[in-house]
Amino acid sequence: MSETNPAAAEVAAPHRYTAAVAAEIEARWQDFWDADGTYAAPNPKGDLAGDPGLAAKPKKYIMDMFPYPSGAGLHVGHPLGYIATDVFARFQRMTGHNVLHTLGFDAFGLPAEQHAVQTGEHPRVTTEAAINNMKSQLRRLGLGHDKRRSFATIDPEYYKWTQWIFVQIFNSWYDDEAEKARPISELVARFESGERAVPGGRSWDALSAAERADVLGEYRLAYASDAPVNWCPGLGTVLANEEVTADGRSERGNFPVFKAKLRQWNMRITAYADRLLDDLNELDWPEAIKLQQRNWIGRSEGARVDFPVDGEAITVFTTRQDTLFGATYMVLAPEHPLVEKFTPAAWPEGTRDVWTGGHATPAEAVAAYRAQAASKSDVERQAEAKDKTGVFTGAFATNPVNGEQIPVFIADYVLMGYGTGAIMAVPAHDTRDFAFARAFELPIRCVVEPSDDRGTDASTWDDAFVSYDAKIVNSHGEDVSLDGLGVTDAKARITEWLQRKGIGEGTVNFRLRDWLFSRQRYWGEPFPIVYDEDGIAHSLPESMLPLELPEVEDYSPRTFDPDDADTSPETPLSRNQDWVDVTLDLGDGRGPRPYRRETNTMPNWAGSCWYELRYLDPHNSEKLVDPEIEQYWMGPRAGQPHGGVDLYVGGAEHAVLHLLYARFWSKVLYDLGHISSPEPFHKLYNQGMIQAFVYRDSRGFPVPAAEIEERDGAFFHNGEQVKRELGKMGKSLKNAVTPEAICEEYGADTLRLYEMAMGPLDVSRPWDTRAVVGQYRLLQRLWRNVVDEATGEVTVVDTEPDETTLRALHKAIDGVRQDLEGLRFNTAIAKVTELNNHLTKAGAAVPRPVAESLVLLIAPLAPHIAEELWRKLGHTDSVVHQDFPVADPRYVVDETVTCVVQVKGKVKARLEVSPAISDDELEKVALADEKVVAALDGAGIRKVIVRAPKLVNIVPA
Ligand code: ANZ
Repeated sequence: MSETNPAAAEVAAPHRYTAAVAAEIEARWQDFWDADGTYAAPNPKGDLAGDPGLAAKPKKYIMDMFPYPSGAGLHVGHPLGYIATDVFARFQRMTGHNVLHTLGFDAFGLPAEQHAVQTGEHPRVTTEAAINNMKSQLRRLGLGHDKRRSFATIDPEYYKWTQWIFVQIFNSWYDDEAEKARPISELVARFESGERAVPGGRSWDALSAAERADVLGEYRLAYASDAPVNWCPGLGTVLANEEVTADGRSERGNFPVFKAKLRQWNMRITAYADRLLDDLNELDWPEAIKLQQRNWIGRSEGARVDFPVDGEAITVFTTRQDTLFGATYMVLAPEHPLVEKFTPAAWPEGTRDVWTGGHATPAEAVAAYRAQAASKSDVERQAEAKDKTGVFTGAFATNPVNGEQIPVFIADYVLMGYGTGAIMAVPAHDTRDFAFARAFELPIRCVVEPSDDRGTDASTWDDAFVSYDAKIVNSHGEDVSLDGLGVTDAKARITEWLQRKGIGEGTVNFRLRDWLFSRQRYWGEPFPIVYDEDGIAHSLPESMLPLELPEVEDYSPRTFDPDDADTSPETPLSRNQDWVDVTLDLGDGRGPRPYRRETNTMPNWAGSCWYELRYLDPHNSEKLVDPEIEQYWMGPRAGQPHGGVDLYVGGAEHAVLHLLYARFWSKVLYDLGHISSPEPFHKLYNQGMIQAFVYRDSRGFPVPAAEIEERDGAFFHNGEQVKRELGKMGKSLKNAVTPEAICEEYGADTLRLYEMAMGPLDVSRPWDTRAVVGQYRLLQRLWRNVVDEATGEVTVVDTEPDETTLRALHKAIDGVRQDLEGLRFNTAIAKVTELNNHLTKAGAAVPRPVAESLVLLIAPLAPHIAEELWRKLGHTDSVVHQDFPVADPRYVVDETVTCVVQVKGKVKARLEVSPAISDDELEKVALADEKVVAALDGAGIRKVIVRAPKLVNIVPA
């Protein structure tokens, strides 16, 4: 039979597994699974309760990262992770678990809004169309999702609870003593009773409503503040740092961008910095991701030290208090609020020309430098390689350890948003300070002994000497000396001294900033916040949620004269007077009053911060999630305080923001008693990327990959030779392959197998359409081992398999089990292939137990063909809930080792035993051996020395 001529093959073998057969089988089983609710995971109670045997089954919660339904649809690179979790989930179902596996959609966001701005079509319409398209694309892959649990973040039924969580966060504060969030009402009660002093020293009763709101704003975990943002009047929107170019213009549209202070909502994630850091240790996550989170949180231990200036003090944050004697100047961030205070009318004596920037007075120099710094992003300001710029403020500060007068500069390499916005500069031991000191002719004093041969005269050095593991030198004052100490001891001693003198203290600083939570957009969750006539923010009561997005005419933000910095954003929601100005009774005893709604919307991250909780109980209208149901799926694991999703699979690009925000919300909800696990995701796994070849013509433009011809290792498009490189898959590179195309040519089972067989799941791999056929052939051979291609009859026989077949079978079972459990799908497929090839080569009809096991082995990977063959083999129930085969250990160990048995030091017998045999077992086998019994000749035994599996030494009595 010719495999190259499908038409001929169909005539000769009408029952061969072909793309047409696959298509028919797959559609049929997908319909069956939907109708049957095969993948429904029962809850212990509530709407989705079921399965009385639930208590006996351990749960497994397996989750993919939320997809954003792009209008462009999926290419074959997208479902890699979804197929992997599906295989794993199916395997877990077959090993006795109650498996929750579903998929929803993260559907608020910019692309749909931009589309709406351009076309006037409502973003809901475009988003829903994209969701439906994606659903049908995914359905074709046979993913075993519990569809009853799916939702989109744009569903009011869902975002009601996103808003509700915001209200909980708004109405709580972080109690540093208890190290947890508590309701803000408890803080108010403490202020009222006097148990806790009100900041500012007045009594709670004496404060006006607005003053109270201000005080509480300093504590709330969600709070509004005037944050410096990148305001772009030409676009009418605030931009993220990444959207602003190096010369301070908008990436999109090239308009000027101004630093403006705007009232914005923030989340006090910094309150959780320590817990977010500490709890990472307990999680089963890739080390690389943990490291990225640690760096992002950026915990630094150091000290705050006061440097007196004119009766005031500049407080610096340093991690190298051991180098205080080497501080030869200070630097403040240009925006530092104390700068004006110190700036004298004229340049003082001792001012060098290079310090003034060519300005006549310190005030002029400062003003000019500030304007220049304002146009730069923090990232640019911090760039290592950048020339150091700055100006002298005209002020001198006193170094508290030695009384030295040192000049105070402003320079943009010091950021206002970190530490205290002020540093002591130790040019000998800090690279940036060294460069600055060289440029500004400032003294460089060595206080940490160099371990190389440069010597301690820093004026001759080419760069700073940076070390945390060296001896301190040149560091003694009137009543403190660090000379001779190592860095750690010197830090401890000087910190203790500073504390005793009341001029400093040990402190911990974090790089993590509070999370800016407002967006001037339409297509996001409205804030459940209204302002009263005094401008005080109130949260809406639960009965008013969800607060639905109003219909608007115009989705775009208002734009202004691009150069007019004195404008401020006008959000799309703010133009909706009827919606914005409302009279409400908030149920707080104040009766109906006029309010103005908040018109920003939440950032795209909000909806994905807690979705793992809603899958558990998606239709609960009373609660975010029922506590019993949450406890069942997410509750703490044995021996650990946290529980969480058992497996969370997604791309490594979400290493920080999404995962950190989701962890933060979990901790708040946990502290407030709404959920039982302070961590959302116990095990995290990052799948690799499917890459694709990109073909470029002589001008460098991509040409359609599907039209390439290969000749002698070279590539041609329309006769022209083109270059091949490896890149991303996508429409713009003209190399996208759709899952539909592969399904049509081979079927979804082949596509699933191919994606899983391409390589280890966490490694990126190039797509190669020509290689897909390999997996198709595997399925054809599998089919042929069960079904007669000419008659369609099942060919298996009810005979016992021979020894070699039993060994091949049980080795495969053993290996595939371990591989599936360990997410090694590529090697699992290799083992199934080996077994299948063994049966093909044997050439005889396959014994039924072997055929059945083979079908069960492949069921998680290729569920449609498995379901079909399972029925053909005479079963009436679905393959999905069958038990996964268990290997018989007797057939798994194929080699034996030779064990030497000695009696009185002489070899009396040689035994063939399993390499895994235990000492006890081996002793028994040896003592029972005929030859050994003969050698002992009835003598008693004094001692048996066993070294399994190779040696037994018997000493007779
Ligand atoms: C003196 C010193 C001596 C420093 C030395 C370093 C080396 P991490 O570890 O990242 O927390 N620093 C403090 N606040 C700053 C700010 N707002 N902008 C720019 N730099 C700032 O870094 C802490 C160190 O960064 C601090 O320790 C301070 O310089 C600098 F041999 O103080 B150090």
